[in-house]
Amino acid sequence: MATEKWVLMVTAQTPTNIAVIKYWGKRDEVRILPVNDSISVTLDPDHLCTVTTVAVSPAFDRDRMWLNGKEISLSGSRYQNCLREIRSRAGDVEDKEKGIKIGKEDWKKLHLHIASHNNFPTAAGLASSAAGFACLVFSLAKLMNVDEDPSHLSAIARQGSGSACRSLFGGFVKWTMGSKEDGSDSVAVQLADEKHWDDLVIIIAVVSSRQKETSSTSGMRESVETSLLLQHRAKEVVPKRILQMEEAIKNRDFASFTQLTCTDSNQFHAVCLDTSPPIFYMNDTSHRIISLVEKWNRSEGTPQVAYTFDAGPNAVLIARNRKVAVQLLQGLLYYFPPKSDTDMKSYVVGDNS
Ligand code: 2P0
Repeated sequence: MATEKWVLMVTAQTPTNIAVIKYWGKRDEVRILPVNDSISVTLDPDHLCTVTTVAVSPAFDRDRMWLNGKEISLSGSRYQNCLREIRSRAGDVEDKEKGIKIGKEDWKKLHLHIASHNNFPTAAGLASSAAGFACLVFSLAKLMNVDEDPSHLSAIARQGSGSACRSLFGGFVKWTMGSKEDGSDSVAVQLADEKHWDDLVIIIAVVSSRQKETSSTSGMRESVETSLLLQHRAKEVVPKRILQMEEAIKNRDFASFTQLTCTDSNQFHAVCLDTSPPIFYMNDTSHRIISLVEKWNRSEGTPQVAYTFDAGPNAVLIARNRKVAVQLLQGLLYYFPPKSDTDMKSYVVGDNS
């Protein structure tokens, strides 16, 4: 390692992902191992994403991190687990232009500065932790020349936040729950790339950007402890649904895709209601959006839009094509006219045309 002062940095951008078959419940809270498989779609990287810059320098005296400009603590086990796992796989790095040479062993002594920024509301049910930890692990792996494929990296991102493992890939992604105690087979795999079904347009109707009252982590812990429906869902329902969803994605079968996506979202929220004390993530506006989409799909005779809601009231609406997306936006603006800047906003994502 050269003795002069230098800074080496890497910046990466990672999109968030939206589960169409939901992850809800852990069998191991420390390693973040789920009770069921899940499937998601990764959003277009230019829209809802995290941008993270990681820097290393002999001038840094400790690891530090800033999230949206504010310093946060890295002392929690999730950050520590990700940093430890990445450091243990670090390789040799050489930047000839700057005259920097870092050997594998040097990474144990060097400290990091991490600056991360979300371009969407943090912790409002838009999977900010998914994009955040995926981006952290990816950028650190690049900086430290970690020679691992995305699935192996996904097992590290998973230890930051479960859903993060799915953001290491584009397109449709499955997180296999795995069966090993050490979690080494609880990884994400790509089912289909982003070009496979590029007719789909995803619209996110931001019903509220307020921080949710029950975090996903504590919500799913309470569901595991108290909901019988969760046990039934994990053992009996999801395994079959995963196979059906894989088939629907493979065949670009929008009718099956919609039926599975909407049913799974509704069952996830039913599990939340079945939790003691019950957890309410959706609100009246969310329910009105569901009614609107259900009525529209029925009146057309064939599904036009799928809906899904994560741990918050915001609607993720997946239109079968661009024409339907335009009609959907018109419908949303008609039934939910924005009264002010803080009212419902929508993001249109995944529209590549
Ligand atoms: C999902 N959600 O599959 C589900 C659907 C929310 C509802 O993954 O404790 O932030 O960090 O593993 O990943 C949100 O949970 O929870 C989530 P942790 P995470 O996307």
